Amino acid sequence: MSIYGEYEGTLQRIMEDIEGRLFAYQERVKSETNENAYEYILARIKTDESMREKCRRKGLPETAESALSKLTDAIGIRVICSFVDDVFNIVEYIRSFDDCEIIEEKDYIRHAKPNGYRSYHMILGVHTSESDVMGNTPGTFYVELQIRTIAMDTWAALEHRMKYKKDIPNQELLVGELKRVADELASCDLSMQTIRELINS
Ligand code: 0O2
Repeated sequence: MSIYGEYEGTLQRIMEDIEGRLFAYQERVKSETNENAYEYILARIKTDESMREKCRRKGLPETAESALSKLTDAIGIRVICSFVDDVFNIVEYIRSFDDCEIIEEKDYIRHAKPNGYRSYHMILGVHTSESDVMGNTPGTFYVELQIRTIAMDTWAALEHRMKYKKDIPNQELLVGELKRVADELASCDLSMQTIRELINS
């Protein structure tokens, strides 16, 4: 039995609903500007195994209640953009959803993490006519959004891989190098944004 129990179907519907809104936004921006609002979206429901592992790591019982009310990333959507401005435009678009509450926002673009990680994080509380795990109808389900550029995403993927390779020699040197690369990529993102503005002016 999945940790999500009877809520699996609702999670799937909510994920597809938010994805659908982002697809519609892409079509609108494309028709208005002839440019992409973003390059692609990755959406997933955290696997049963990863969610159980996260519950154990956080000292929570492995229950639907922990997964859907104590943790907020059962539904995860990543939006990958070419340009930094596109990231902030999508953030504004998401803020306009009137059936969603913004539970948390973390701007790791203006305030990068010390290791160099950059991304814009939002946790949405989506209000739905379906019941939630706490017995509320209408219910609230969480969606974690990560919005970032291609450069930020490439860096995060590499750094994520390193976290699981604990036996790498010269860890400290590599951490420093990764931070340096993150800063260089951020500088490239800014230059790309400027070039785009010059082309469009
Ligand atoms: P996974 O396996 O990607 O799902 P948390 O308790 O970790 O959920 P936190 O740390 O307060 O809460 O949230 P934050 O900082 O918003 O991070 C949530 C997610 O962002 C992480 O999920 C990662 O996917 C990503 N992330 C945050 N910091 C880093 C980083 O330094 N490097 C990389 N590569 N990704 C990062 P999980 O649950 O940690 O992992």
